[in-house]
Amino acid sequence: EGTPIPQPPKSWLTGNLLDIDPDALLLSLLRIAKACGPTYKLQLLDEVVFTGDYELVRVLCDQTKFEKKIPRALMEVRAFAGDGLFTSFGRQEKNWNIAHRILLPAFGPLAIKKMQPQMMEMITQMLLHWEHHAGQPFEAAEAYTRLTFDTIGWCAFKYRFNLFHTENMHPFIEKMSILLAEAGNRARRPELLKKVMYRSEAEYWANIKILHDLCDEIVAQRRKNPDPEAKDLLNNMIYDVDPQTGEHLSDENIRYQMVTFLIAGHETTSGMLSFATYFMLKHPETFVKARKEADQAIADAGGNLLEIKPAKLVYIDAILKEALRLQPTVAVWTVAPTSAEGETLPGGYKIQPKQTVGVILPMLHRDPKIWGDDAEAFRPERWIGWNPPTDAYKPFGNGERACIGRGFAIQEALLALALVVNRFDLEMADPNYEFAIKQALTVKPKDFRIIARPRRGKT
Ligand code: MNH
Repeated sequence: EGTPIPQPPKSWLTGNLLDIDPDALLLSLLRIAKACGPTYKLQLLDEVVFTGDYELVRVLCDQTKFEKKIPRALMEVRAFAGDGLFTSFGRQEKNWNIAHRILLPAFGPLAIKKMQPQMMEMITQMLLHWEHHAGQPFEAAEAYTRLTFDTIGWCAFKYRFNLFHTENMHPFIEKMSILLAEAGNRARRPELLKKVMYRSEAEYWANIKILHDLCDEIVAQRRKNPDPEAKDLLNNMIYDVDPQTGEHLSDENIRYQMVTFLIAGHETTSGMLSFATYFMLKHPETFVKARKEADQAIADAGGNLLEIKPAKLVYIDAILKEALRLQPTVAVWTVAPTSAEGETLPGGYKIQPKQTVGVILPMLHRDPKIWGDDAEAFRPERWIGWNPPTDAYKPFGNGERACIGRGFAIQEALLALALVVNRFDLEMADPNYEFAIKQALTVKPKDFRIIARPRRGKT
């Protein structure tokens, strides 16, 4: 029934599994689209439909017809992020409803604005670190990950990872990246195989315990030494009550939200900053414009960094938007039909009940029908005084399951980029750097190294 959905030829044993390079999922999906068109299905462990077609995505964004689906890899992340917002099943899970209502205002514009001093403290640490390493090449994504991880720890729980004071990453972060990589591997491993891989199984759960223990310890400390002045998310999670049920979050759920913020809050934002930096260096005229805007915003604040108005950084905001358009750091998100009958998409494609549909953002974000003939070009100017049509730009997901940390991420990145272009002359460590992406749960530029030097000229 319905129009057959295009599919690359499959093997009777492995289906389309071999069409996917697990280390380069996104590139595989884009390559298949070249052969099959913007909508196709793959026989992986389950049959999954993918699309980057705007007409179809519009229907996928209709929350009465489709809802977020937790695909296999995210189910594995659920082993450590539990029923935290990102890996929860949404409305049908009581804790999602309570946490959503408590945390939405905690991530709201007013609350985020109050975090500017904490954010600026971490940005200042980064600037000092870069000054200290002036002239020495460093990897952009790693440098920005130090910033974003420190920032989420400091703003959300008043915990210092101190990543600018140490050469190595904090053990928590090492464990977390191992876990995220392992979650991906496990998603492709049949249950039986998991059971016989005792060692990796034991290590997996031991690493999870390290993550949970640190979070539990932070909560226990706060309960023992209340800090009403902290004005962080931890206080919201411990003390705020759900206006609808009058309930608090449980300690277990608080731990899962903490793990969630740390996972969701660092790679995505650091990837965005890395791509934005890459594009600015590739298109120096955008760097010049960004610097001019940053200089003005800092001058308007009388040089007081705590008074900089992020809302004035419209061009830098356009740079971030354009970076997330071309290189969305969460490249694919997934939905499934809400109804027991399934759903039919434009083109007559029948989606089975509970079947996963993945939205391939880099395709959606480059459709010439929406973005014009220069869809492939990095052109922040397109965002000035213009907004794309509904559902044509979805780097933060959709509807009530969209990113709760969007305002947080954008404010942090705006301030960070403004200070970077204001203080430093940047160059690529390798002038012939060939752009490539690296993919885990999120996407970032691969081996992209830069050199920072204290700014010399006025422009
Ligand atoms: Mn974030 C959901 C992208 C920064 C916390 N985020 C999502 C989704 C996308 C996304 C896409 C929806 C995923 C899905 O449908 O399965 N997030 C981003 C990007 C950035 C980002 C591109 C930065 C750039 N996110 C952040 C930050 C935090 C955060 C920072 C926290 C501090 N995100 C979340 C949470 C959810 C989410 C929590 C899940 C919300 C929910 O389902 O209720």
